[in-house]
Parts: sequence; C-alpha cells; structure tokens
Amino acid sequence: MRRTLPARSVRAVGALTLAFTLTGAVAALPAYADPGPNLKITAAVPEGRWLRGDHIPIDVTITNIGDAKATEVRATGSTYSGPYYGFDPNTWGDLDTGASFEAGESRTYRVTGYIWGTEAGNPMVRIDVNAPGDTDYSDNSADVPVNPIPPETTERVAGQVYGDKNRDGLLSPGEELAGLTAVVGGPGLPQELSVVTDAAGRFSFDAVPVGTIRVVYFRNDPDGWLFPEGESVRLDGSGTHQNLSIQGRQPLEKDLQAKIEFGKASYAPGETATAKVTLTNSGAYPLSGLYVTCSDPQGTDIDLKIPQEQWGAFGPAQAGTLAAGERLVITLTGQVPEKALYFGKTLLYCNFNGKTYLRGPWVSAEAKVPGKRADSRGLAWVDKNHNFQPDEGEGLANVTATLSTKDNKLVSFARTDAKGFVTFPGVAAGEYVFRVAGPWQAVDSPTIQHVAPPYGWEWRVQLQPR
Ligand SMILES: [Ca+2]
Ligand SMILES: [Ca+2]
Ligand SMILES: [Ca+2]
Repeated sequence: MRRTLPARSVRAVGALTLAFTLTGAVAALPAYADPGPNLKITAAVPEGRWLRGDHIPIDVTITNIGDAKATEVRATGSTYSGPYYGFDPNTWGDLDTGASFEAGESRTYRVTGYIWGTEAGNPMVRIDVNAPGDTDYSDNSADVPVNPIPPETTERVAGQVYGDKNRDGLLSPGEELAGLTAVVGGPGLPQELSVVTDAAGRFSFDAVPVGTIRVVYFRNDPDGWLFPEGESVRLDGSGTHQNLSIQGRQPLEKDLQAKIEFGKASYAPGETATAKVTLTNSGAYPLSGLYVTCSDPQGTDIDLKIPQEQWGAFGPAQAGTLAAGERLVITLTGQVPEKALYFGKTLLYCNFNGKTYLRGPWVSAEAKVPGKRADSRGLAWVDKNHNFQPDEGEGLANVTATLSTKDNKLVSFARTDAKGFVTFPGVAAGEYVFRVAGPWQAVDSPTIQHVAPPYGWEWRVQLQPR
C-alpha cells in the first residue's frame, strides 16, 4: 500500500521551507508538517424570499480544520460579478478586527448587504477569510450567488374594505365601503395601480410587481374614513395578500365633544384651582377604552398638575366609557404653580382618545394668574434680504409701537430705537397684541407673550408693508 502525505501537509512543508529560507535558519525539516491553523470557509444566502430592496443576509461558516489555534482571523467580501452588492457597515463583527478560532472550532456569522447596483442580473459575491500561517489557502474563499426574487415577478393582491361605523372593531353588516378607488403604490413601481371597490367593498389587483413596500390606500372617500395602517405590505411573490381586511375608522373627535372650564377667571399662585371637564358622546354608538392625556404644550411648566386618580376610569386604566348621547362631567382640582405668576396665566391642555380610536379632540383652557409686572422688550423688524432672520439694519427704527390686550384695549405705547428695539415699561405678564404706527402689518401672528424675568425673553415681531 502506498502512503502519501495529505495535500495540505505537503503544502505546509513547502511554506515552512520558504519561511526557513527567508529567515536564514538552517534546521532539519520534519518528516511531517508542524502543527498549523487551517481555516476553511463555506457561505450561502439563507433560505428565504429575498427581494432586491432587502438587506440580504449571507451565512458565513468558518472552521479551523488545522491542528493549531488561528488568530487574527479576518474576513472580507466583494462583488465578483453582476450588480454591486455592498456589505452593511459593521456587519463583520470580530472578523473585521481579528477573531480567534481554536483547532477544530467552527462558527457561523450572519453578515448582511444590499444590492446597490441597478443593472439586471444577480450578484456573485466572493468572501475570503485569512489568518497568518494558514497551512492551505485553497479553501479560504467562497463564491456566493445572491439570487433575489426577479423584480419582474408579480402577484395578486385583494381584499375588502369597510368603515367601522359602530366602532366594534369588526366588519358589521352594512359597513362595506363600495365605490372607493383602491390604489397600490410604492417605491420602484412604474405607476400606481387602481381599481374601484365593488358593492361588498372588495378590490382585486391581478398583477402587482414585488417590492418591500407596497401601500394600499383609498381615494374618492366622501366620508373621510381613516385607514391608519395605510396597509403597507411586502410583496415577495408568495401571493399571501389576497385576503386583506382593511378597517376604516372615523376620527373620535367627530363623536366625542370635550370642553374644559376653569372655576374662576383668575387665581393666585399656589391656590387650588378647579376645572370642569365636560365630555359628550354625540355619536350614535357607545364609546369605550377612553382616556385623557394632559400635557404642557410649550414646556413652560405653568400647567395645572392634575393627579391621575382624578380622571377615574379615564386615567391610566384607559377604561372610560360613554353611552350614545351620554354627557359626563369630571371635576378636577390642582395647585396653580408659582411659576404661572411670571407668565400671567395657568392652563390645561388635554387630549381625549380611545385605545382603538383615532384622532380624539384636543382641548385647552386658560386662567389668569395676575400680579407680576416687568418691562417688556422686543424687536420690530423687516426681513429686507429675505433670509428669514433679523440682520443689521433690518430693525424698524423710530416708530410708535403699542401693546393691546386681545380684546383691543391699549395697554402701553413706546417708540422703537434706532435698531428697532422697543421697551414697554412695567407691563403685567401675559399675552398682548403688538402693533406699530404706519403702513405695517405683522407677517405672522402679532401676538407676543410677555414673561417676567428670570423666565422672560426678548420677543420679535416681523413686519411687512401693508
Ligand atoms: Ca485554509
Ligand atoms: Ca363594525
Ligand atoms: Ca434678514
């Protein structure tokens, strides 16, 4: 029987010979190779219906079939042919920085990449692994065909659309939406496709091109149904979107009326204020799962802080209910923040919503917190160079300016200086309407918020010729 050295050992001996020659060492060569690492790579795209717009994974298995530990193991990949497949950033993990594999150790990495190239055909990706001293480099490369679903593939998309009039979350008799234009759109579609729903609210598209994002939406809907999910689907040619059930909902604000009233027109800081919230279900069906969220819209922290328990079922339990036609009054109490004095007001700003509803009403109410006076200083300016900000020379100089209450009572008047700044002395904190004499009007709102120090700021009002 003939005994031969395994091929890799022969090559290993060759490598050692070369190494010894280069270093000038003179030593007896061993009959067999010294121990050495030997990495072997296999790689493939995992099973799946990958689309051209996906970040398509490649499973890379690296095994050290040698008899010594491999260190500084690094792997890289590149497109060998076809459209460019670019690896995602940081996808290589420790194969980028240098990994170690014990003799006999095998690990699989899932790396990902994206087909950036737009030409037809599929990429062939070559992946290489390297470590110093690998005794056989013939098994350190793998070619991986990346074959997504052909982009010209199409599939049928169909379903039924209804308007959930009775808000029970289900398609009830008579809720089918007939005569809507159902549309499919999405990135890469040459044009939108549209069909009209039949008497049962059904629609069907026979051949929609595959894509990661295909959105079904509706036009010609006189009743203003909201289709919240937009029904975005991924079409990979498997035909699994032929029975879509799309629910339209009416905005909650259509049926739920909310009102907030403070008990008094004005309060002192620290005083306990009361507010009355009136909720009315003006719709024809019961409402459930209702809750309220109050917030501090400008982050000024002058809103009345209402302990959650005062909302009862409308609090975090999200269990408020209102029968059709029912009116409910909730009385709230909260302490007026000290800071409210500097703004001249406190407020409540609340949103009423339901767990399964959309677009509930936003309601606000304010009460005065009077007593603080301070100089109110601001800038009247004209955007001569149209860059949306006040620049040198854009102040409206030497004109008479006024502050009035919102119901048009004159509060103070003063003259702008050479740079367009104006100071109204000792004005009560609060909101005012700012005007200048002459043919000028505010570009946006003429209302300014006068806030006392240390919380105040210099306001600005942009003007334009009337
Ligand atoms: Ca190898
Ligand atoms: Ca229903
Ligand atoms: Ca400007």
